[in-house]
Amino acid sequence: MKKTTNHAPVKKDRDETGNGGELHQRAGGTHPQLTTQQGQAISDDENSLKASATSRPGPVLLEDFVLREKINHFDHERIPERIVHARGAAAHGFFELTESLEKFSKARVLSKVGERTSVFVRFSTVAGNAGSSDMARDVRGFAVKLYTKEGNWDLVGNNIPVFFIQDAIKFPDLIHAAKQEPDRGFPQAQTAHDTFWDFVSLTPESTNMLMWIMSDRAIPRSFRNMEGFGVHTFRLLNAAGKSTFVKFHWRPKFGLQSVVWDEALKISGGDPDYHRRDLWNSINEGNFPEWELAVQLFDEKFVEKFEFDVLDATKLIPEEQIPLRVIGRMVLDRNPTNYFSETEQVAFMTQNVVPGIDFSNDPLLQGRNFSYLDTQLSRLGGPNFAQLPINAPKCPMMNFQRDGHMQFEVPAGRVSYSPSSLEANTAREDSQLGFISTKEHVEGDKLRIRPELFADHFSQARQFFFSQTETEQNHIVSAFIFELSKVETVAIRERTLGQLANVDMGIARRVADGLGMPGKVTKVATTVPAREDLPPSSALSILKKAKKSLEGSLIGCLVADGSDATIVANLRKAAAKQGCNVKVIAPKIGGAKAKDGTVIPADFQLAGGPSVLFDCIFLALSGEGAETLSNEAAAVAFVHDGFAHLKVIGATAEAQPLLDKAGVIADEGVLIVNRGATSSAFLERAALGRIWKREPSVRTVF
Ligand code: HDE
Repeated sequence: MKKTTNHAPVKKDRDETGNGGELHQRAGGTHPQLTTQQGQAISDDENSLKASATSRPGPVLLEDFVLREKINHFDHERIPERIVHARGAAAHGFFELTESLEKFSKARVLSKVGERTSVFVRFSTVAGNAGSSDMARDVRGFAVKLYTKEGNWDLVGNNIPVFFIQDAIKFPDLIHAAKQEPDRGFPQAQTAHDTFWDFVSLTPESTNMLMWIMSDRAIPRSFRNMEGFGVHTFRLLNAAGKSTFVKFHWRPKFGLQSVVWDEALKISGGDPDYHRRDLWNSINEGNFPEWELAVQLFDEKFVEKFEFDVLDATKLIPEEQIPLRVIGRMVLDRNPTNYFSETEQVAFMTQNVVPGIDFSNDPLLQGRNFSYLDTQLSRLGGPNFAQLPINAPKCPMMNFQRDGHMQFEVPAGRVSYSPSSLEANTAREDSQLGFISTKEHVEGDKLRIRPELFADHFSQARQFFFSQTETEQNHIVSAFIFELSKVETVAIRERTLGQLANVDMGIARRVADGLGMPGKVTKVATTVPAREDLPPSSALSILKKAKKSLEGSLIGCLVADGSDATIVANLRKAAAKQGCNVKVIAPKIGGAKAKDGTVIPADFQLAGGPSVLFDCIFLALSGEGAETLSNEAAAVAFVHDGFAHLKVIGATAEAQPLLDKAGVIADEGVLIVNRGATSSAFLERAALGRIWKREPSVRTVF
């Protein structure tokens, strides 16, 4: 039987009609009766209706409405995937305000401290199609729908605070350049190809964003370990009509974390669902992802003195200039019930704001305010998508918009217009409660131009690079080398080097060196050279503000026959105290036979549990186990990759042959746990993060 939710104007569950009981009985008393969409009970769901089918089948009859309806519905199961952000995963939760912004905004969601507002949050990659890998190097979407008591507020942001372009009119070009090339239909979910670098190297305003997407921000460890940003400057409006500018930031409770590039490539093979599985599992395990909501508030005076234009989405406002003010927290505590109904059909729209929150004149934001409604109309098939349970506001809603495809409401009465006098209690507007735009004086010529302050494309890119630790700078350089090595047209590589030279000659030379193109760096002409006086901002680095904790992380523990079950049990206990989980990997999924004769249950079979899926690894092996696994390529790769990906490795002394075979060289991140000892030294070191010092010994750093 088709089950419906209680979200509102949907077809009544048949149980409520009184027919359900009878159908239920007809199905044998234990299962609901299978029916067609029209509610007719189905007698046979295995065989289509055929003419003269007694010995050999005759033709299938057109008359078989059960078959036709089923296939017909199936044929229409897909809706067009999102043109960008097609691959996503989402969860339900709540937002709770901890500090009132009543002075700045009349929005209830920003002024009632302690009030919880339901949210639905969808994370996504941008360029890949719906079936692509989670771990592509890409920006991540961070879209939050807040079902406030005053209507839906959608904060449709990203995990990077700046964007590629300054004006919405360039968006289709950017996306066409980034997605698969139109003649060949590849590469999938990657910017490492000619058309992308052709476009961005001809679009210097992209340079700041390029620094960010070549950084480890573009390969996050999980959605839980990402920041989120509203990107644009918005406005808040208080009860007296006074406006204040605002930027929104989400800061993860589990801290910022990323993977390393070689690991990202291997995760894409090992588990293309890595991020969505992590989100799903952590919520199921009660390890709820959580973020603080912080704001940067500023006024016209700051706008006047800021080096850049606050309406330019390729720039950010450093936290050192406008500090973050934490005003609330968001917790994701419930997985979707149905991926399609919720995650796929959710319609985020930047124009969804509530009274007290307003737009700025950022030309990118203004263009987005057109795009999102337009795209939902074609994606969801018509103007009634706001009636879908996931999109419907959770506050009273009433207007005279009527009819259209898939109208689920059954409005009563004669009045579907305003003003009207025929019926009492029809909806009316309210100038006090309703949405009011910021009063703003506008004058001047109508022109297609960019403001002068938008012209500095390199200063913040430079500031970003020099705000990073040496390790992070190395990763940015390597990412440019990787991406440009996939660009076939030499002139595009050279032009990109020329743009990088505008950021810093040193960076450009390092990339050129890694490409084997020394002497090919010629600055591209620019009207505004990079400022060298912007101070570094520690807040832009992942490592400078990394949390030294294992909370929410995963330890991969390799076992084999002969392993000591007590070591595994102790590791589990100690890890649990730190809020982290141990997953056991064994040669057989049925588990390993411990030396005391018990079975150590396995979560992964060796071939399906590569070390890239874990934050750190532990080899709980006996001498016999280590010898056997030394001849097992997957086990050697498990350890070798763990070492090469700079992970902390814990091991029993007996595991040494496997460490040797995998080329592990003892360092502060390789901890041998002696028999009977606890694994606390291993956990303590693992909590500090990866062994970045090891990096130059495992790969060439240009
Ligand atoms: Fe989007 N963007 N975008 N975007 N965007 C879409 O809407 C668009 C931009 C972002 O999980 C589309 O429903 C234009 C910036 C997220 O469902 C579409 C421009 C930022 C999501 C669209 C931008 C974003 C989208 C595609 C330039 C960060 C996924 C499907 C003016 C602040 C939401 C859809 C979800 C999705 C248009 C630029 C974030 C086509 C025209 C900047 C997180 O409407």
